[in-house]
Amino acid sequence: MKIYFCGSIRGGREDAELYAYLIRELKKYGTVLTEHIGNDAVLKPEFEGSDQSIWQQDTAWLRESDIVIAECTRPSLGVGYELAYAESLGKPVHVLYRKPLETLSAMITGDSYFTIHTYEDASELPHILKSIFSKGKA
Ligand code: 6IA
Repeated sequence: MKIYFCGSIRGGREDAELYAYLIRELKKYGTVLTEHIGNDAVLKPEFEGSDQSIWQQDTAWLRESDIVIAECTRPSLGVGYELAYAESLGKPVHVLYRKPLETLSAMITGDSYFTIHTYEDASELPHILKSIFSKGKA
């Protein structure tokens, strides 16, 4: 199972620790192609490739992935792009969002293609992930 995890980078790193936690949990279910999202080294210049090479690598990983899981509480243009790209590829897409849901973009909540999981506390995430991966279609 190849998992593409999405989380904000230039959109803001306030949830970076949460992404690292989610990536650790996701590794119980498969290979996480985008492990760097939980790593603050991603913001250091030496980590950075050109933006073009980042786009090439990430879109190649999206094509290769079996499932896309996005933490969308912190708004990110890149994550929104990845969600639409994943939909165009027909990949299963699951969105994780801390309440209140009204603040999530209507372009995500209004698109019935996406399965949206709301939660209040990170302690709920292992159970949510378990429910995602126990459905055969995940
Ligand atoms: O617009 P954002 O930067 O918040 O977009 C975040 C999303 O785009 C993530 O889910 C990543 O998959 C992808 N992405 C954006 N920037 C990068 C990156 N380096 N490396 C890999 N994936 C990325 C950017 C480094 C730079 C901020 C120093």
